[in-house]
Amino acid sequence: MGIAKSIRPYHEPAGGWGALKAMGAALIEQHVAVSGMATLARMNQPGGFDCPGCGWADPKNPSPFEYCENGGKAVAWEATARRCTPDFFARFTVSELEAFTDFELEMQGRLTHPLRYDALTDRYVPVSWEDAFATVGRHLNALPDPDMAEFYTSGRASNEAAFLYQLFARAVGTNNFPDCSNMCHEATSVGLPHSIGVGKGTVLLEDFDKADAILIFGQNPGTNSPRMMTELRNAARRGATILSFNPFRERALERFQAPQNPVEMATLTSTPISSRIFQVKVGGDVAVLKGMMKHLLAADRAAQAAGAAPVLDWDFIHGHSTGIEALIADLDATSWDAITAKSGLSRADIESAGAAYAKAERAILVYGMGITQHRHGTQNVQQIANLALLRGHVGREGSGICPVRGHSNVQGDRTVGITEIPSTEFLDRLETRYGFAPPRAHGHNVVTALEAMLRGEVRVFIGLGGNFAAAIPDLPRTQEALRRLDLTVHIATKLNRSHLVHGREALILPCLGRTERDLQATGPQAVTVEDSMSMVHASAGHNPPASPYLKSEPAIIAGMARATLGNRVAIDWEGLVGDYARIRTEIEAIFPIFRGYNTRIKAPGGFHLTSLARERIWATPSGKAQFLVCVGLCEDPAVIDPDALWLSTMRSHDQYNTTLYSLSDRYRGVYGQRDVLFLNRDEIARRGLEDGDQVDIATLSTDGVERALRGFRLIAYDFPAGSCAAYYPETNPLVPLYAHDPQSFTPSSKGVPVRIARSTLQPGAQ
Ligand SMILES: Nc1nc2c(c(=O)[nH]1)N[C@H]1C(S)=C(S)[C@@H](COP(=O)(O)OP(=O)(O)OC[C@H]3O[C@@H](n4cnc5c(=O)[nH]c(N)nc54)[C@H](O)[C@@H]3O)O[C@H]1N2
Ligand SMILES: Nc1nc2c(c(=O)[nH]1)N[C@H]1C(S)=C(S)[C@@H](COP(=O)(O)OP(=O)(O)OC[C@H]3O[C@@H](n4cnc5c(=O)[nH]c(N)nc54)[C@H](O)[C@@H]3O)O[C@H]1N2
Ligand SMILES: [Mo]
Repeated sequence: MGIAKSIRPYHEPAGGWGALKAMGAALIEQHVAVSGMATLARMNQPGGFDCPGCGWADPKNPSPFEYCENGGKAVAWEATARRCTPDFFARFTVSELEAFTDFELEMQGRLTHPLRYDALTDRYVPVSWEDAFATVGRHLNALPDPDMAEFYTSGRASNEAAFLYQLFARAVGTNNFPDCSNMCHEATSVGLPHSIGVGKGTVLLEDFDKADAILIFGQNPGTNSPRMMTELRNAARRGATILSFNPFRERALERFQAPQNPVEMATLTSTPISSRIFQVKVGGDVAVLKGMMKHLLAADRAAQAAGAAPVLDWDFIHGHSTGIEALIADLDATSWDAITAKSGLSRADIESAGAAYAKAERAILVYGMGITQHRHGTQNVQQIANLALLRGHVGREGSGICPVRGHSNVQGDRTVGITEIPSTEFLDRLETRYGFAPPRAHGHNVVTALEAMLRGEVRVFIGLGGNFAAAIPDLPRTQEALRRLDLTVHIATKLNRSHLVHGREALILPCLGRTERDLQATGPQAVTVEDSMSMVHASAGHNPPASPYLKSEPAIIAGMARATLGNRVAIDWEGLVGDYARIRTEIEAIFPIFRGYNTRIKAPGGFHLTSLARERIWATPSGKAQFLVCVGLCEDPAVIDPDALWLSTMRSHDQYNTTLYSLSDRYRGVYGQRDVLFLNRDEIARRGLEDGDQVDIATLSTDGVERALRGFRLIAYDFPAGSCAAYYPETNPLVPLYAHDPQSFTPSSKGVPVRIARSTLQPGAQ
């Protein structure tokens, strides 16, 4: 942590010795160097545990080192030898803890005891599990309306925990399931079903071995899903074309040294990854996508006129899709001038991208947060689908759409019922099996839950993991709303900001992590998770629990459910928790796609959940894949300020969402600091500023509320004009709650209109 502030360009490839060194340092810092290596050896292996880091898929035949630098950090962080005990909470009042940085809070280590907030002393004090559960029951049962409770989920929860959680909340009587994915891939879940009938990706890991082209939009694999670098490296080495669309020239998109490859490591060589990186402006993706499609269309017309083979896959278009005429009309009506202005790329560049894509017989279109976290996130996703469909790249080997999910089980949580918009069929099944009437009205997502809190309509918040109070937009307003609640409950492994932004009463319920042994009545248990490629597999920890007082997530949920519902609902919560196979039997009974669940997870690598789109069966209203038009290029008419910059808030290489591993960002050359703003030299000069100056950043709000952050250091960077970037979560006060995608409600944390000015903070006052 004590690294001095500096900016030093990093000249090494991504991965390589730098990655091994950083992983080793993380293990040592958490005092788990030896046991940590033993733990890592079990990661992503048959019989071992699933990496608690990202949602990238595991290969069928894993190498003995199936982990990456950042997975290693995630494990070190969980398997840490540090403990955050009642003694610690006796030393500090909650008001004093508020002065700790987020990094310092989590550095206290694993939580060891259930705790309740004592208002008299302003401290967290130990509480028995039974009293904690009774408190939850008392509050939930006192609500005049069950919709005054919010049940938040963060995507690390297992299928078993998530299924019990939704059952509990629905038995209480609400569909209020704000979920981390509402801030993440919701544009995928909402957008893709209209295009291809499923809200998930259509590729498997083996498709990467066959693709001729891989296009990566707004995703930073070297940091956020480093195991994907294996696929990209292999693809690059066999000559596949890799095109990246990103405002940053992210290092791993440029070149990568495989830590698992002895030759590259010994000879200090690396593999170039992207054939080209197109530095699109922040928010310019619809423009690039339309430009590429425009090029495909022109090339197809030319080919047809010359009697040559068509460029578009007309067999697919005629046989499997609807809406092509409207798409063509829209592309013809969109001018190249508008496309180049909005994307910041030249026509020649976009045409070259289109041409490289047109050459590929098999292509995969990958995307991440740079696409979804926009006011037009759903439209971004659907234009990616259009580009794929024009060449018939869905339901073909070596081809497909690949949204890279974030949390390791965020996709699975959705599959097993964490949704505020449940289908009638699903609710009917719950009703038949459990004999209670589940609520039918739609519930809250993250944005509508926060709006309800701001209106004073919420009394209880329960968080299954995560760090809600730090991850949400529009701080500090939204945090103030959380403080007005009657009860906040957090099921967590480590102390974080959300535990300090508490209601009148508050509970911290410490749980087992992925790496730990989970012993229940019938013996040691495994949980299951679903990765980005819809593979479901088991995960079992082997480490001893961080404290004897911890409970597993399913056991905590069952405890709360029993204390709240008593005999009102005939569900044998204890029996289910005693044997997780019984929970899986329930999941299978409600969701037939899990047929044979307990048997199929025994296969190495688990099993694949059927994807209809992969079979070219289209579960859309028309029964076909649908080309969808987005009118215009997603300009924001409210932003007319000529000095406006589009701010993108993203992750450093050394953080896991709100958890910071350090204040540095090695690949981008930033050390010991995070209050920085990346901006190009011309934009800096145009404002009479210089590299290294301190600036204040203000959102161009349309609701009259002032949103500003002060004292950020400018870094002159190779970045597109009109755009700037800074780190999440520090910049969440700049993201307005109202600025979300109207279709998916995803906050636009990758596209905030801001102004900057020389800072009015005194130097050194920070
Ligand atoms: N180590 C580590 N792993 C993680 C996480 C972590 O924090 N740390 N988080 C997990 C989670 S929950 C998620 S969702 C994923 C997130 O993983 P990513 O999707 O990679 O998320 P970000 O780093 O926020 O941003 C992605 C990229 O989008 C680019 N970008 C920004 N704005 C735009 C734009 O307008 N257009 C385009 N084309 N690109 C843009 C940024 O430069 C950045 O390279 O990773 C998961 N894995
Ligand atoms: N401005 C801006 N805001 C964003 C984003 C952005 O790019 N920009 N990204 C958004 C995205 S993609 C996401 S997914 C959200 C993330 O939002 P969250 O998922 O809510 O946040 P995390 O930081 O992943 O949560 C970390 C906490 O989870 C707890 N935890 C860790 N492991 C476990 C476990 O095994 N069990 C339990 N019960 N708890 C555990 C620990 O206490 C830890 O402090 O943030 C979103 N917010
Ligand atoms: Mo995410």
